[in-house]
Amino acid sequence: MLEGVKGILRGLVKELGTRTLSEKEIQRYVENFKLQLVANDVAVEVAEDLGERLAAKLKELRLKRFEDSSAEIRKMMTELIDDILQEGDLEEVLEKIREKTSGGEPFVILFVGPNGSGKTTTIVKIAHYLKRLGYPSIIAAADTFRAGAIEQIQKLAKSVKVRVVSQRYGADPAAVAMDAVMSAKANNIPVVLIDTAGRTEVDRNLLEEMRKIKRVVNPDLVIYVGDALAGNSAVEQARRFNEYVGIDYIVLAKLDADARGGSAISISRLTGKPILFVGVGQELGDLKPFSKELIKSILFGP
Ligand SMILES: Nc1nc2c(ncn2[C@@H]2O[C@H](COP(=O)(O)OP(=O)(O)OP(=O)(O)O)[C@@H](O)[C@H]2O)c(=O)[nH]1
Ligand SMILES: [Mg+2]
Repeated sequence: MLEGVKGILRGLVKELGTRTLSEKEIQRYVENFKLQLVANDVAVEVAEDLGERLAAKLKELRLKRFEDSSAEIRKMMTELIDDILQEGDLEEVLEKIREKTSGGEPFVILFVGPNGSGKTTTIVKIAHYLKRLGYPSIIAAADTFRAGAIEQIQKLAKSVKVRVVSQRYGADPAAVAMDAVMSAKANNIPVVLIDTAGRTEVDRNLLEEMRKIKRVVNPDLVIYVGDALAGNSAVEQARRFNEYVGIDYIVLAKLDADARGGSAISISRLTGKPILFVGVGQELGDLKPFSKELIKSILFGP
């Protein structure tokens, strides 16, 4: 992941450790840095932004003439990542769950995203994760659109012993979601996870449907599940969902299968929303809380 970017950063650290770079050399490094970011699926506007920040920092560094520039440049790159990446605060989410449930109400999370991004798998992983922390959940099978969707979530949920509320195919997804909320309330289940449909094309109908569910259910959180493999189109889709439906957090699925890794950087930057988890495989335990450290270790190596 981000191999080329890593190479450029290593080159910079090495050179700056021994001498001061000229303006022209800085410019060359910055141009290459931007090209490598784009080649690694970072959106062009984000690469431009990062390039400008790097140039500004390098100029500053050049003027300061540090004794040990390599440590300094690492620090600088760390700041760069800290500035642009947002990491979701899981503890804060858990606190919100506790707050809501102490008032006798279930905490409701709506999951949205394009077709095949990993929503259903992620929901079951999150149900498993929350259960281990002592927060049982109930799942609403509100994807009444895709053939097999209800059986898929029922089967997966069975493996984590989480109940699914479902109706027939073609039923109103908002009604299924409401049913699940009522059931959670009646049975004192603290969390409701709502699975929704994707579409091959992220069209107005899909966005309208998500908006309706949101309006009816009034969830405490909306989580967008994006596919890391979709690169720039995942970023565009996330932007559309955010503009049209409104999202609070991002989960980036399939990071294990993503050779380039740039989508995490662009998706967080361009939506302005924090990444809460990343999906790193198809098994239940393949969910990691997202941290900036993860991206830093990808960029700078061990
Ligand atoms: N390697 C890998 N595969 C994943 C991950 N998350 C999901 N998948 C796979 O991606 C495929 C689609 O996952 P689903 O969870 O069904 O996606 P979805 O968004 O619910 O799809 P629709 O309901 O059709 O919109 C499945 O084969 C999953 O096993 C992940 O983190 N890593
Ligand atoms: Mg699904």
